Amino acid sequence: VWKAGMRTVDKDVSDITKSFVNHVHTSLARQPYNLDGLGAYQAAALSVRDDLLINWNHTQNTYTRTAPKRAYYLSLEFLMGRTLDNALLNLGLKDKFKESVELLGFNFEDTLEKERDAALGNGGLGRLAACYLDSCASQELPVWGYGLRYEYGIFQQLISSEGDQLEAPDPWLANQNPWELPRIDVVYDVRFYGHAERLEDGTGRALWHGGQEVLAMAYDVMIPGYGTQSTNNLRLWESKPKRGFDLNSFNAGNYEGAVAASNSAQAITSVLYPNDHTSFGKELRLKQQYFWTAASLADILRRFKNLDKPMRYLPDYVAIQLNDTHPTLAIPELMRILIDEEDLRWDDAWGIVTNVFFYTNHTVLPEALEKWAVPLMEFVLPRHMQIIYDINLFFLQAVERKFPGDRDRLARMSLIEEGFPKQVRMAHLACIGSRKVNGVAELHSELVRTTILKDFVDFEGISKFGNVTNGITPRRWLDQCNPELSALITKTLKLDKAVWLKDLTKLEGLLPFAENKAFRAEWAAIKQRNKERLAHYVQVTLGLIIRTDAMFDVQIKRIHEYKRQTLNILGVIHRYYALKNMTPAQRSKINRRVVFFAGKAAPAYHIAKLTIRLIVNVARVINADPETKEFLQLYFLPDYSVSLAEVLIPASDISQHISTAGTEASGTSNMKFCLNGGLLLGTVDGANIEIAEEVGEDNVFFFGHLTPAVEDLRYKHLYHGIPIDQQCPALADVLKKISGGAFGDGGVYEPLLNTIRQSDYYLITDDFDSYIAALEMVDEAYLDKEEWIKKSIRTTAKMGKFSSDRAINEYAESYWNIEPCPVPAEP
Ligand code: 26Y
Repeated sequence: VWKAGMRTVDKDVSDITKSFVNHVHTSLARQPYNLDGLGAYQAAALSVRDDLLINWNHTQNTYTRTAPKRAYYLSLEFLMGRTLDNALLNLGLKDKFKESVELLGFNFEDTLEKERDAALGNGGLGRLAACYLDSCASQELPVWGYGLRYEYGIFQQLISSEGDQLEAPDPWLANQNPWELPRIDVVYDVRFYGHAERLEDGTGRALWHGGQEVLAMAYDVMIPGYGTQSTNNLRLWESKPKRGFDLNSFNAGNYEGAVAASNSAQAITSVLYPNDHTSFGKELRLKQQYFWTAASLADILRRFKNLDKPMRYLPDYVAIQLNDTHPTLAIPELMRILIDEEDLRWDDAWGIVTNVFFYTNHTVLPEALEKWAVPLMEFVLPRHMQIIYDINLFFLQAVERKFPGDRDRLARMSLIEEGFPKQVRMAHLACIGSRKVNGVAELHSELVRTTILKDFVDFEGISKFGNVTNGITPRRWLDQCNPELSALITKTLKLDKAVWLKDLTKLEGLLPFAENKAFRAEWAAIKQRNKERLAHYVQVTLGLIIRTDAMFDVQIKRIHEYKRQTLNILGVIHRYYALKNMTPAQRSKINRRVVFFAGKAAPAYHIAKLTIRLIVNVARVINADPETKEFLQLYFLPDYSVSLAEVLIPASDISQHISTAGTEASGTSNMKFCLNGGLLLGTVDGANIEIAEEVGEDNVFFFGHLTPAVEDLRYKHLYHGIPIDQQCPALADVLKKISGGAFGDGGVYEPLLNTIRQSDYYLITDDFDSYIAALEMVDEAYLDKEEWIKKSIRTTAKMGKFSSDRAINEYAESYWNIEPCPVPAEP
């Protein structure tokens, strides 16, 4: 159990200044007196990096010396955001650094903002991985992350004057990255294509040869724990040509061919795939997945082999968490190594594999469940395809023994889906190859058990299928992004900040203060200043003036039909016309509202892009209407990022989490808003449900149909469709305004409107009236300011459950079976 009292780096301001100036001279080769802001950031970062490195070294030495069981978190995405501020907070050096940097003549906040986000992820799944790394280090758990070092992260989003999303590359490494250590000595060969020949010697072994060989080189990123010396590692792989270029082609006079081979190797880690929730089956993506899992496993096994233990002990020393199905190839890859290289028998190898891996599912949407075409897999990974067929054979034989003659069941459960082409179902492979499987919120885990993996529960027993409700790190998502609120909480709880930040249930101590008028005033004043900070940010970056004497209503997440940004924008339009139909006297009683959207659409997702276009064009009309603009403003903030979220979330009064029931596995921004005293407007979905359980139903605004009703409603749309004007006249009016051209050429929006008029798969029509009613309840509640602030305080006070420390401790205890491995004070 972690004890109070920070273990921080012991340094004073003059030490920091010396180190800063030293880096200006010897690392940047510049002079302190004509240093620009970027230089100041770089010198500060290099100086903090020195401290991190010392802790990192001690931590890794401790792990090597004590050889604890370790866990590895395999994720194709790590959405880290900025590092400097977080590192300073975790080291306990922030105040001293600020003083030092300002003595040198730089503004501290401006210096922090020079850092580019590390945006190696799409959304929730990638940000969850980043929060979990923070918690593992803070809990002193021996956990490493493994991912890819993409040269380009998630694209930069630009919005054209018509409101179209344009994508530009994100060259995040352009200014050098002080937070990574290139490891030129940590390299592995990775093979693709070629031939797999089974040996006819009765061992089941095969030889895999020929094809393309590329090099994986490691870059290490230090992950400091909060208030501990523990500094874990995130190892990211870069692909490189094995030889500068292919000498044979070169000697044959084929210079272009020689360079092409080298480019093809480098291409593997060049860019993050920007689609979430829709799998396209691209060869390069398959190569990314194998490249990363093969290098990571080779590295994990090399470390295990240093212990000099037989392979059968692997599960006593290693747990590997699969972040969704993206790293599932690790399962056949470990089988390949154990059988072809380590000479183990099939059953022994399978016994090891199924005790090492753990699989987290993050979605039940069918289009997001990965499948790989068998012919592609045979071509790129011929040996793995053989192994998958063998796994399938033994597996289906076992199913047949338990459920004799049930052909439908065999077809449903097979790793191979019949069709043209046949496809490998990665979720099935991840499930049967793992020790345990979990979903990310109670409702979602139940849906996993009763829908997509139901047959597997029947076959393997329910105890393999658990739940770990997601969490967020309160370090970044409260202390760092909302320093004033954090300070008020510390003062009020009369606890060391480090205590409540590591035991977030301590926030309950705020509850009685909801009754204290002076405290409420302080609470509200901080929210107000956070709104002004956001308004300032928008003014500086976009040149827009936002009023801050209004309710701030925020929906920020990937743009997707299931998340229903459409429902929100249709609600805004409805409100706009309601306002226009009022007399000035009626309007003056209305709650002022500023609505914010932000989020990226997958580049090929046309309906999502049309949603952005609609939002931008509605904003153009509404914000320019003199009759209503005092009461309703609308903004689409471009290029959503972790850093933008850190400004938006503390400023929100109400945030929207309005997915069709049963579609949002968990959501994690819902937790971030509530932790910062924003109230939640949402559907009965994902972690919204557990948030309401904690904070009380009277402190959230729920609406819409429940999960069990969804299937029937969809069926009704298809076979007993009622025209929208009959089912929901209010919605029909809104759609008519859009198609009639109220927000620019109505025809443009037809494909989007048709999704609602036709199958309405996400139930906009069914939920519209109750959504509008919920918005009205929000307005009414907000008019009673004191009561609203009470709700806000009570919400924050009851968010303790959603710390990622709680989630990580559940993984450590009930899944990985690992324990803290503290770094001794004087190693
Ligand atoms: C297969 C490929 C196209 C793909 C790539 C990325 C599929 C899915 C994803 C990302 C999924 C994702 O971000 N899921 C989110 O995970 C969060 C953390 O568990 C959840 O809170 C959130 O509800 C879920 O949508």
